[in-house]
Amino acid sequence: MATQTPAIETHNAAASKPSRPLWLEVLHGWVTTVDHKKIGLMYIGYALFFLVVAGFEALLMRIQLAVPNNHFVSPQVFNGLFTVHGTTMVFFVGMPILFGFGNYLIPLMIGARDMAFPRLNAFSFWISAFGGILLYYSYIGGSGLYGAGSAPDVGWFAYAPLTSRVFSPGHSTDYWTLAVLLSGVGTIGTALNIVATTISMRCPGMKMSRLPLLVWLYLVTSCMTFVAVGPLTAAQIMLMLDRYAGSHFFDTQAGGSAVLWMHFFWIFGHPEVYILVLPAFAFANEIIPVFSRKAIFGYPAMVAASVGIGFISLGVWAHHMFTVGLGPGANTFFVLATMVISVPTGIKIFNWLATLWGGKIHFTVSMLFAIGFLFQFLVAGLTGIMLSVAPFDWQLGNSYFVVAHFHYVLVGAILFMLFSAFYYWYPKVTGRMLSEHLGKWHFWLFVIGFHLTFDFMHIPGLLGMPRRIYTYEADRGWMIWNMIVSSGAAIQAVATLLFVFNMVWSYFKGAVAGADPWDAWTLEWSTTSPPPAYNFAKTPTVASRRPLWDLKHPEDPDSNYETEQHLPRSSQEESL
Ligand code: HEM
Ligand SMILES: [Cu+2]
Repeated sequence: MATQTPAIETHNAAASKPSRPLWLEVLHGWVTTVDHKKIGLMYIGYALFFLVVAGFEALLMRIQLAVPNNHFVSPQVFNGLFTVHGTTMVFFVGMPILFGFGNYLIPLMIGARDMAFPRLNAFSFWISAFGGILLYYSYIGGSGLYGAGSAPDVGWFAYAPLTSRVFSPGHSTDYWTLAVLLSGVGTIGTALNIVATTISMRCPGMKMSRLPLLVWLYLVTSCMTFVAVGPLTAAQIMLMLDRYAGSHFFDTQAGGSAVLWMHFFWIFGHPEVYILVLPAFAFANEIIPVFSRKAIFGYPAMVAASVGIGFISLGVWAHHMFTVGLGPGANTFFVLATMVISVPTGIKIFNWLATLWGGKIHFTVSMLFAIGFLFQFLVAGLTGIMLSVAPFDWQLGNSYFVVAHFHYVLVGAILFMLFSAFYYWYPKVTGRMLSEHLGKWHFWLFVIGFHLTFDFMHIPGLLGMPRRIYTYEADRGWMIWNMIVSSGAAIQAVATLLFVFNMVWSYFKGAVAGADPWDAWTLEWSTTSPPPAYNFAKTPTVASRRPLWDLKHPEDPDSNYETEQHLPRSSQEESL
C-alpha cells in the first residue's frame, strides 16, 4: 500500500472527496459555462421569465384602463408600470431573447464549435442579467417621492427634466439608468462576439455569399448595435453627472437642453427597434422557405435590403420629435428619410411573398406564426408611414394610435416571429417536438387576442386618447374601445400561458424529434438534437447555400441553387 505514488493518493483522495450534491453540480455547470448553446439558453430562459413579468404589468395597466374613472392602481403606480413594462420588454425581453437565439444558432449554422470569445460571451450574459435584476431592485431600493421602494416612473425614454433630481429626487431613475447602461455593455459584448465569429469562424466553403441569411442579419444587427448603443450610454453618463456632479447637460434652466437628451435617446431608440426586428426577419428568412419547400427568393436582394435598412435606420430618429419644433427643414428631411426605409423593407416583404408563391406550403404552427408576422408587419409598416407624415403625427403623436402602431411591430411582428422560431428550433434544442395541437390553440387564441387588443387600440387614439394617462372621463367615447382592448390583452395572457405550458409539457412528453424533423437545409440540422457539446465531430465543408438539402436531395433540380462549382458528391458526403 505504502508504495502508491502521491498522485494516485490525491486521485483517490479526490474520488473520496464528498462530491457536490447533483443540483449544485448542475448549477455550477450553468453558472460557469462558456458554451454558446448554454449561454444562449440562459438568455432565452431569462427573457421568457421577464416576458411573463412585463406581460403581467401590461395586464395590470389594461385592467386600470378597461373602464373610465378607475382606481385599481394609483397614478404613481401606473407611471411605474408603463416605465418598467416598456423598459423590461425592450431591454430584458427583446434584446436577450433575440441574442439568445443568435448565440445558440450562429456557430451551428456556420459550422463552428463555439463563439470567437467564449468568456466575453459569458461576461456579456451575466452583466445584462445583472442589469435586469437592478431594474427590479428599484422596487426595494429606489426611494422615490412615495417613500422607500418605488419603480422608475419616467417612461422608457426617460425625457428630461422628469429625470432631474428636482422631479426624481430618489434613486429609481438611477436604477433605470444603471440597468439600461449595463444591458448596453452586455449587448455590445455579444455584438462583438457575433461579428468576430461570423468573420473568422466559418467552416471551409462557407463564403459570405453562402452564409445563411439569419447570420447575415445578425451581422447587420450587431454592427448597428455598435453605432446605436454608444450615444445612449454617453447620454446616461451625462445624466448621472447632471444628477450627482452638478453638470447641466439636460437642464434647460441652466443653459443645457432637454431636447439634447431626446436626440441622444432616439439616435439609439429608432435603430433599437430595427435591432429588435432584424433578428425576427432573420427567423422568417429561414422558416418561410423551409415550410414552402423552396429556396428563399432573391438571396442577394435580401442581404442588400438588410444592409440598407441598417444604414437608413440610423438617420431617421427625429421622426420621434416632430412635435418638438425642429423646424420645417429638419422635419422634411426626417419625413423623407423615414419613407425611404419602406423601400428595403418592401423588398423583404415581396421576397417572402415570392418565396411562398408556387411553394408546397406546410401549415405547421411555426409557419402559421410566420404568416401572421408577414401580414401584421405589413400593417404596422403602413401605420408607420402614416405617422412619418409630420402633420399627421402632429395630430396623433403621443396618442394611443402611436401605442397601437409600435405594439403592432413589437408584438405583431417580433413576438409572432419569436413564437414561430420557438416552434421551429425547440426540437433541435430539446430533441422533442412542441405539441402542434396545443400550438394551434396557442396560435388562434393569440391571433384573436392580438387583433382585439391592437386593432381596436388605434380607435381611441384617433379619438384623441393620449398615451400614459392612468384614467379618463366616461364622456370621452373611449370606454367601449378600451374594454375590447383590455379583453384582448387578457386573451393574449391566456394564450401565452398555454405556450409556456406547451414548452414544459413537451420537454417531458413531446414526440421525439430526431436530427432533422423539418427536412431543412442549414447545418444545425446536421447535428443530433440536442447537438453535442462540441457541435461537430469533424468541421464540415460546404459547397452551397443549402448544404444539407443538397446532400439529402441530389434529385432536386433546385439543389445547388448557386452558380459556383461545388465539390463532387462523394467528397461532400465524406466531408459532412
Ligand atoms: C403582449 C401584450 C402587450 C400589451 C397588452 C401591452 C400593453 C401596453 C400598455 C397598456 C402600455 C402603456 C401605454 C400608455 O399608457 O402609454 C404599453 C406601453 C409600452 N409597451 Fe407594451 N404591451 C404588450 C407587449 C409589449 C411588447 C412585446 C413590447 C416590446 C417588446 C412592449 C413595449 C412597450 C413599450 C416600449 C411601451 C411604452 C412605455 C412608455 O410609454 O414608457 N409591449 N404596453
Ligand atoms: Cu422611430
